[in-house]
Amino acid sequence: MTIATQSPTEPGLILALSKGRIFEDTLPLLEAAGITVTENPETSRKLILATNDPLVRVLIVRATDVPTYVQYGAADFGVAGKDVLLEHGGEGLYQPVDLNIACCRMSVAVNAGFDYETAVRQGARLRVATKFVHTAREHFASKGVHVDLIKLYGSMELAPLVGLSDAIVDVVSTGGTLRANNLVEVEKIMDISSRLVVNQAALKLKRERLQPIIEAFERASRGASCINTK
Ligand code: PRT
Ligand code: MG
Repeated sequence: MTIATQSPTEPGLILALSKGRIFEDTLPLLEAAGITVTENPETSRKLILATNDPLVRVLIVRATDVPTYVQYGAADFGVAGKDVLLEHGGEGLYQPVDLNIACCRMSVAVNAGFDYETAVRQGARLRVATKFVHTAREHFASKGVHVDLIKLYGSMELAPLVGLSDAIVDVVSTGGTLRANNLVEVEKIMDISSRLVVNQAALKLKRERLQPIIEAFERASRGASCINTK
């Protein structure tokens, strides 16, 4: 295991990705840069995957951990959702390309019977459950709505159903999960897509290797658009 000794001065490149939609949507961008991942994270238990380029390896980490690995230089670059980057803060990260992948939106949702508009108009204090406390706090503060935020780590949709909260702030793509749980989207906070993130020191020290990959990602994602999913 050489990861612990990885530093931005080493010649190889390490890319941090999460399994699932981000991995799947990043594969064609890697192909455009001439990089093929030779192992499948869905079937392999390995957390460090090889590619056709012996100098490029892929770390499989939780989506919310991608910015942290890149910030500290354990990975040179990665792909992370805007939702995740806003919570992380983006410190130490260069974000050169909006890849227009893993498109979704950050929204407020409530139980179908809850009159959100009236509650807001009347200045009610709302209990809001979310994984995205930073984004939620900013959103409600900008509207002048008083909220008590309850931090959850997943399955936010459950909170209003069992009376834990009046509302949730979560990412929505098809809306199927909200509908299945009798929740209604009442406000879109922002559109979300995933971005390429690069360690700032690696960008300087490994520019020769990183720059062509950044440019290939930029070219390959140029035609992509999140518009139809908004
Ligand atoms: O799943 P895990 O807890 O490990 O972490 P994660 O949910 O942060 O990771 P992952 O891989 O599911 O998502 C990675 C990124 O994909 C997120 O940071 C978003 O930027 C983006 N993305 C795009 C989504 C969705 N679409 C999405 N639909 N992330 C999560 N979802 C969830 C949503 O919260 C809902 O609970 O999927 C569920 C189904 O959504 P509907 O609307 O299609 O029913
Ligand atoms: Mg998920």
